[in-house]
Amino acid sequence: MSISELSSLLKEAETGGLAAIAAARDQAGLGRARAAVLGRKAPLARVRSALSDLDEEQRRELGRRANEVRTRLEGALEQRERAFRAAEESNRWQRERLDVTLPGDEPRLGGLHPLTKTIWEIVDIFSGLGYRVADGPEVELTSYNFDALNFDAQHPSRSEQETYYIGETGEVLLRTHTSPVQMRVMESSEPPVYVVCPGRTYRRDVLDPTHLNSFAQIEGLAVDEGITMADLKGTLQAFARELFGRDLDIRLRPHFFPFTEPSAEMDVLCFVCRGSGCRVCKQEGWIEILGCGMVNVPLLEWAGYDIERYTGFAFGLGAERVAALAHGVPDIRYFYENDLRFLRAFEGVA
Ligand code: 2U9
Repeated sequence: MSISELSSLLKEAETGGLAAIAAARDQAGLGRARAAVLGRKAPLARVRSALSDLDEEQRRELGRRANEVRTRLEGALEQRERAFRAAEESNRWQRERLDVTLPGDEPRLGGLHPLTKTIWEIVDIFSGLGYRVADGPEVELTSYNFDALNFDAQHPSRSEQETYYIGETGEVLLRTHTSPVQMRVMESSEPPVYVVCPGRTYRRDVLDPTHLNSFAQIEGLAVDEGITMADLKGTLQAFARELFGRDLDIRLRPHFFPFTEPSAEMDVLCFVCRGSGCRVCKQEGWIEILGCGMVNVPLLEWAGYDIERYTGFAFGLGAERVAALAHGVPDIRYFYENDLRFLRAFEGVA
């Protein structure tokens, strides 16, 4: 190639190269432009390999100009490279931008089990009336569970069909009520006694919508000077109104329990229909809530209390039954199935 041909090839290497670099749209395109401009088959490389055919002076002159072109092309590549990198960086800022002012994902909080809430609510009401909370063993002595509570030897509750005995002697069992806790409280303390005893109890029942073989009871006991049936009625009236509604009446129906005399079952006026009869109260107008009575004298004697001076009243209720009533649950087995759809229905319910 003549010097003038080489000279115009070098010109083309520069203008064409700069145009190719300017035309690159992204880093990959710039990579291809670099190969086309500085690669082995590029116009600039062809100028360089033709230099050896020139004489000394022309070679030095064209070599110098070729180096200048190379420097300019490298400079242009470097500049575009930097621009692409900066653009990429700012894209990444956009992509990964985090708005710290957005509200976070609220964590799902657990909640108390509906039965636990009912138990705490009932215990709270009696705490407010000055009662202490007591508990005792679930594996209990027959003497505390039945004998001390005035169950006669033939009482059906004592049968193996109704009670879970532990071992063969008949002396140890799973408590059938929390009453032995109150017996232990009386045994170890002098009157006045005001206690509530929430706890797990066991009875050998077949499971159905209203029966479980293990259930939560809450019992209460008040022993003091001058306690009468009027105290029983006033206290339980206050309790029922606090739990079910301010203006609801209660009524007492005579009943029998070995540990209380006289004994009664207490109903509260139906909080849905207020007495006219509906599905919730089974057309009765009243809903049975608990059993109660005046502490039977043999129990006070067993505790060594002066029966001339002290009298008392007691009551007992099944927590599942009350919780089911309060929340319209048709089957008390739901409380033990741990079905989250059921439990979540009580989220945030007081
Ligand atoms: C002592 C003295 C008296 C506790 C009482 C009831 C009546 C009663 C049932 C309610 C539903 C058991 O869970 S249930 O099946 N309980 O009706 N309980 S009076 O009487 C006592 C307890 C301890 C020292």
